[in-house]
Amino acid sequence: MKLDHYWMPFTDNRRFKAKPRLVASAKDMYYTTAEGRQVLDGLATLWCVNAGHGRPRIVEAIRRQAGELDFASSFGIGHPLPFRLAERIAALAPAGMGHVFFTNSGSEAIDTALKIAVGYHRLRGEGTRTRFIGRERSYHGVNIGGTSIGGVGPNRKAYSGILLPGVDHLRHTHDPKRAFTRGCAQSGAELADELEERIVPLHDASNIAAVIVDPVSASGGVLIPPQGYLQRLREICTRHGILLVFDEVITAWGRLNAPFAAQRFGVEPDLITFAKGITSGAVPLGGVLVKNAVFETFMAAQASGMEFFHGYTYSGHPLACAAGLAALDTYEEEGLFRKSELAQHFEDGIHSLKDRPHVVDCRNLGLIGAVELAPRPGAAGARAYEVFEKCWDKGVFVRPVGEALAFCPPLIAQQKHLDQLFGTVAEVLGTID
Ligand code: PXG
Ligand code: PLP
Repeated sequence: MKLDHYWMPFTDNRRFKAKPRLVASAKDMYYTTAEGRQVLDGLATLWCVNAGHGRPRIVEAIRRQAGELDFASSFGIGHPLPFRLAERIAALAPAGMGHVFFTNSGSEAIDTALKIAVGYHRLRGEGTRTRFIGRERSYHGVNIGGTSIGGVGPNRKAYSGILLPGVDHLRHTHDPKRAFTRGCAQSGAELADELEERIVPLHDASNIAAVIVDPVSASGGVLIPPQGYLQRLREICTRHGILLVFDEVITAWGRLNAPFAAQRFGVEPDLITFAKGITSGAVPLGGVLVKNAVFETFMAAQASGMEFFHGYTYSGHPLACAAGLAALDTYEEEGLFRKSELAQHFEDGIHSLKDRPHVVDCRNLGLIGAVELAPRPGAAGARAYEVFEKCWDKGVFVRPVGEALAFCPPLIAQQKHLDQLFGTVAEVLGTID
């Protein structure tokens, strides 16, 4: 097999192709590599396989659906599956968020949310509200909307001139002084005040459509919000008529021991974007969960006619919806949104790495966490990348995100898997410069 023709996403293609890491199959917590080795999946693959790999209900649902109805569109005609899935999602959602718009990915969900926000204000006679406020180190996918509001510098650098105008960013919430905090830090909620003290006076609330944040920034380095921070953002947004969007592409579907981070934090956003775990990664699917008042604004604006000029060919794809319904069944049957005991072991495991070489921070919330390493002088990210490569060779998959190593295991993990995960990382940390 020639590796040349596939241009791999977010990958150092030459480095990979010089020493490929190819997966052949996967079951539950493990991949089997092309050479037949078992590798523990410590990142739910890419923060998505929350129910584990090859789960029977999900596999069977996809098989059955492919045989029954391979594809039907949702543009003007329909089929039952996205209606059923939206009903299930609404039942799990925070109260008052009863409407779902489906996309195929998180990036598309973000672009959709931006359009809903601007459309909502326009319909209410506030058409000047077109600006978006993102946050440093937050990741919102790779479409132009998500790249614009995203705050990961290297992802924006080459496209600076073509990003959306009218976007500003809050500062991120990470503070090295709070290193080794378990869960949310007690101080730091005041970081949200920047929205009211700097951003609103600068741009005027009448020009701001929405604030978009990922409740826990994952690919930006796994940054856990301080206690009260998200609540304070909510209060400020409400005072100024600004919509609050939670990007829950990673934090939803049990990652924080609740269906959505909004519930874990007790904060009510106006829109929630989701993807990844909704199908446990088995088929691409994303969406936007919409507060009733926002949806009803679209419906009330005119007596008849199409109310939202937006949609993807594959919005509500039958295979994706079948996988989503089966994933929700699996989560429910196995109680995977209530894994707080596992989260406690996970926290202990991460913090057991505190005294290993190079470790400058351990942080965690629910079943997501990271250890941060001191950068190797003159080689940004090199240590974390080397740990990732060496762990892979030793049968454990973790992901380097900047100087940090991220952990995000499937929610079916057991203590023995956590022991293997953190034990291998501990060992490898002792072998690098
Ligand atoms: N928002 C958030 C918070 C995400 O984590 C997206 C949006 C975009 O979703 P799609 O499905 O379009 O990829 C994501 C995706 C990494 C990494 O480096 C993380 C993601 C995607 C690719 C790489 O850890 N998250
Ligand atoms: N480009 C062309 C030429 C198309 O016809 C379409 C959809 O019909 C698209 C792009 C958008 O594709 P999708 O709906 O899959 O996002």
